[in-house]
Amino acid sequence: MAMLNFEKKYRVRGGTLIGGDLFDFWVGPFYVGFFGVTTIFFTFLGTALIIYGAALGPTWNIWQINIAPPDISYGLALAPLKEGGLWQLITICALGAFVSWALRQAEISRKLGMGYHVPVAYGVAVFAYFTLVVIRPVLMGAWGHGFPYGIWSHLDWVSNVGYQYLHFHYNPAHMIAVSFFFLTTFALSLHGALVLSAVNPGKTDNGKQDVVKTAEHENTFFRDTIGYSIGTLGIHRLGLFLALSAGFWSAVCIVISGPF
Ligand code: UQ2
Repeated sequence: MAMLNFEKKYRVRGGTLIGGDLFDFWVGPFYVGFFGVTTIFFTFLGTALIIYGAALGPTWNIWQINIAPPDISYGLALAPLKEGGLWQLITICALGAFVSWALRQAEISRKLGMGYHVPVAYGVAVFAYFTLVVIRPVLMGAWGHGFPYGIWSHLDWVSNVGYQYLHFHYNPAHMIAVSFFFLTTFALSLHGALVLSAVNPGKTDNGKQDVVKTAEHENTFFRDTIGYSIGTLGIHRLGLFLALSAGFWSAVCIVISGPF
């Protein structure tokens, strides 16, 4: 496979941020690096703590398992393990794993001589989570304002918090975030459909398989339809902007619902 030649040339030393050559190796197809080790560490520890928390609880029903943050009365202090301390440790592990993953992406980007677009994009999703479980609880003075870790319980939390703080559907940041989520799916459906239509042209009138089309046809389709084509590079810039904006305005929505 062509990919193997590519890897021979690019599976080279260097680009690491921490650890030098020590962790600069692959396990099968996976690059490890210092942050691969820390990702595995936090992921396994965090998962073990979730399973321990579930074992303490009243149910093994996957939908009902819940690991709650501390009571509001603990403020910003550490809580006993069974009183929300587990939630605090799991949050530290989650952030450790997410940040490690982003830094591993950055090391791989450096190794390949690419830009940092992927870790920056992923970082916006991590920022949205960080806003929910750290920035907003700290602004409100208690870890108890974080959301509970459970399939059903986190849905209840979103519903309750949404109505407690003005009502999410009246929140302008929520409106902007939702609009960006819809625009993201709209842009990706336009892009996916346009590219597939150019690459799979079907048969011509005489029944022969038509030749694959390229960017000129894609541009012309949109110029004929709406008088404007954003271009093949532009659609990817737009897609990244729309998706990151969705995550960013979600974070704004939650941080103004409570502290302000
Ligand atoms: C485009 C283009 C692509 C595309 C798409 C467009 C050749 C293959 C989808 C059209 C996109 C436009 C006009 C922007 C729409 C705006 C929003 C906010 C959804 O021109 O270049 O490349 O995939």
